[in-house]
Amino acid sequence: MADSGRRVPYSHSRLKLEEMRERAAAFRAHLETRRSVRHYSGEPIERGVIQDCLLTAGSAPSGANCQPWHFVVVTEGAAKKRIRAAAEEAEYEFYHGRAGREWLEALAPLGTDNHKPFLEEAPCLIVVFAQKYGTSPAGERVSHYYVQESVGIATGLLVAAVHNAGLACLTYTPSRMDFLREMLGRPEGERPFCVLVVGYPADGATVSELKRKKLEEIATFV
Ligand code: IYR
Repeated sequence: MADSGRRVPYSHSRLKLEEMRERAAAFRAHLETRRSVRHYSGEPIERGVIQDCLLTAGSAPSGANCQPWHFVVVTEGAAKKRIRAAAEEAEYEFYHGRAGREWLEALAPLGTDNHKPFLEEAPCLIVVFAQKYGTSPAGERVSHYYVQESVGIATGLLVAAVHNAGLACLTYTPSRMDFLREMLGRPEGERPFCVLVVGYPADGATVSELKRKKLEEIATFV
């Protein structure tokens, strides 16, 4: 168990109001510049930076503090090639039938299709796995709670950490991702959650024009 039950003091430095305002606004402004990038240069990323980003993700809150996630960092060319081939096969089926008209219409502004060159071009793919259950030191199954929610939060922190480090990323969910578990040698109780493609944007990379919803549209104060 990650949580021993022992209690320790907690304090979090209290900011002066002005600094609080500045930091909240600066963080917002910085994260607002994040975009999902689909064109990468092959320039490698320092491993220590990725490790720090993963530890940020691992600081996410989780149901009963089970921390039900595992991250596989893929940088090897041959492994990226295999992932691309399997993903493109799944996407071919998706774009040629399984998606249906309404879904394809919703995706049209993104300009996506079954080709996923970024899976080979980007220097780093972080495959996020969700652990449906854990294993105790004695080898017994341990229930995990709110797994999807927990892993979603961890992935959000990972996206923010990668952006904060000055790198670009894409949360990519292959239309079928079951192949990732066996391909990456992960155990039966894990399910792939998403692939975070990480790297530097390619020279001349573009993103689709996008409008974010206004505060009034996304929030209500009662
Ligand atoms: N997985 C496909 C389709 C796709 C689905 C959604 I929802 C997106 O936001 C983007 C793409 C693909 O990646 O092309």
